[in-house]
Amino acid sequence: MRITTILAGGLLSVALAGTALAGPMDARADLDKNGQLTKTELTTHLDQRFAAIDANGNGQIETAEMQAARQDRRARRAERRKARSGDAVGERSGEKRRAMRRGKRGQRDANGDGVISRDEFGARALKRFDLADANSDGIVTQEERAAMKEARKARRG
Ligand SMILES: [Ca+2]
Ligand SMILES: [Ca+2]
Ligand SMILES: [Ca+2]
Repeated sequence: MRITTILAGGLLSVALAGTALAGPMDARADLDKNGQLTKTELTTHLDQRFAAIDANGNGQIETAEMQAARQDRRARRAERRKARSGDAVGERSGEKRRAMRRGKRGQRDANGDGVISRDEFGARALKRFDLADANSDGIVTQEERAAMKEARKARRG
């Protein structure tokens, strides 16, 4: 039951975040939806996501748990695709996103012991947060988020 609720909430947030807020920061982490992301919100969001994946609750994400989470996401994506028109385009960009995620996931297991600790799980997101938080006040505003997006775009050329 709990998982169903989390999934439904996640889907709703994704739908809401789909356009304007999509960017380097995860808009789902903005728990009070005020357009600003605090470090506390990010940590809470990461805790929740980690707990949702860590099915046996041992504080580590094992390969099997990662695979289960992946299948979960795949199922949800299939649902979304079904609900959407213009499948050909969606499929292509979906492939690209999947490839990107695979790359990210590989880097997550920083010490290569085959399991992902909570620290490893959150490391990249926290690093991104610090990068985006230009004035280091512990809050990423929409302006800071937009600036980071622009900077990324410029780097990509
Ligand atoms: Ca917020
Ligand atoms: Ca586990
Ligand atoms: Ca800031």
